[in-house]
This record gives sequence, structure tokens and C-alpha cells, in this order.
Amino acid sequence: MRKIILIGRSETGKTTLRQALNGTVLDYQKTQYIGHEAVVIDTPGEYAETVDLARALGLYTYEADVVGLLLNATEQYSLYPPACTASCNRPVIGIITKIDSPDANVERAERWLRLAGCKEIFPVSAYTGQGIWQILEYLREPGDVLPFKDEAEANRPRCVVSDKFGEVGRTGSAGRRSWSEMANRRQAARAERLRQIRESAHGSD
Ligand SMILES: Nc1nc2c(ncn2[C@@H]2O[C@H](COP(=O)(O)OP(=O)(O)O)[C@@H](O)[C@H]2O)c(=O)[nH]1
Ligand SMILES: [Mg+2]
Repeated sequence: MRKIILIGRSETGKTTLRQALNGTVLDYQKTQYIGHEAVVIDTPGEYAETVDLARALGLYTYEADVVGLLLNATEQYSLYPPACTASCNRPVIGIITKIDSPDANVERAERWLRLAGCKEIFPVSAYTGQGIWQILEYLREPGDVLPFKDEAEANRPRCVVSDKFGEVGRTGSAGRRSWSEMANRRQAARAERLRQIRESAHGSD
């Protein structure tokens, strides 16, 4: 397999994509350092968001055969300046993540990645499995054995053992939530906590 380095800001879905490329179970872990595996180099989002650390990312691209620039389909802006891929001497592909999200705007993400200079674009969902086979096929070299036997097996919903919000036991996109719904839930939880604090303050009057 050609080795790919996954680059993108925090929460883009790099680590989840790495897991979905390897198997059928997704389990949330915060990436604390650059994870160098046989096929995927996973990087912390902070490296893409911080100028000094971004230099380290530049050096790491020399360890890979392909650079994957990730953009989450629900993203409201893009980190990538126009034509930034020109400074890289590896093929740079665009990967649009979380296309299963109800807030996804795949066309907008594609425009931003094309503006950055990506010629090939792969829309994927680590949850539904959509597009996973296409990335594996792109990386595949003669004689390679993939973790899935065919496209139907690779592009199947994954079992979400845990995600960032601690939700467990979901399969594929069955329990997916939009970012606005997440924000509403967080706000409701805060309001409920405030209500409890006020109530206990009154109780001690
Ligand atoms: N709906 C949806 N959520 C995803 C997908 N991939 C990742 N996530 C969620 O997005 C959050 C951040 O993912 P993570 O892989 O840690 O992002 P990273 O910071 O780029 O490594 C986690 O809660 C994941 O469960 C996807 O394809 N669809
Ligand atoms: Mg990560």
C-alpha cells in the first residue's frame, strides 16, 4: 500500500477515518502525537492549526507517499490557502469527511479543496463506510491484500463503540446528529445545570 498522511484541523475525523480504513469498529481517542502506522500516518489537528507545528507536518509528508488534506463537510471555513498543494512534492488528495452529517455541504467543501489545489477528491463517511473502498483502492499497490474483501464489505456502516460525546453502541449513521443539534444539547445541559444550582441556592435560604 502507498502510505498516506492525514492532515486536517481538530475534529475533522482523521483518527476515525484511520479506524474505518482498518476495520468495522470506531472508538473515540484524542490524538496526542503523530501516529505512524503501516499505511496511515495520523496527526493531531493542532499541528495543522499552529504555524510552528505545521512545519513538523511538512517534514512528515516526506515519510508518506500521498498527502491527504481533510475537510469536514460541515465546516464553515477552510484552513487551506489557495494553491497550497503546490509546495508539496507528493500527490495531494482532498478528503471530505462526515458526509453523512445532516449539516453536510459536500459541494462547498469540494470547492475549497479544489481551490487548495487538490485534483482528486474523495467524499467519505467513517460512520456509513461510504467512500472507504475508493481510498483503499487509490492506495492499493499490486499484490496488496485489503482488510475488506470487496467494496460492499468496505463501504458498510461501522459500529460506533464511542464517540467524542460519549455516545455508545450506535451502528453506522443510525444515531447521527448534526452539529447544530449537538450545540442545542450542550446548551440545554448547561441550562439544566444552572436551574439545579439556582434551585439548591434557594433551598438553603
Ligand atoms: N457523523 C460523523 N461523525 C464523525 C465521522 N468521523 C468522525 N466523526 C466524529 O467526529 C469527532 C472527531 O473525530 P476524530 O476522528 O477524533 O477527529 P480528528 O481530531 O480529526 O482525529 C468524533 O466524535 C467522531 O466520532 C463521520 O464520518 N461522520
Ligand atoms: Mg485525531
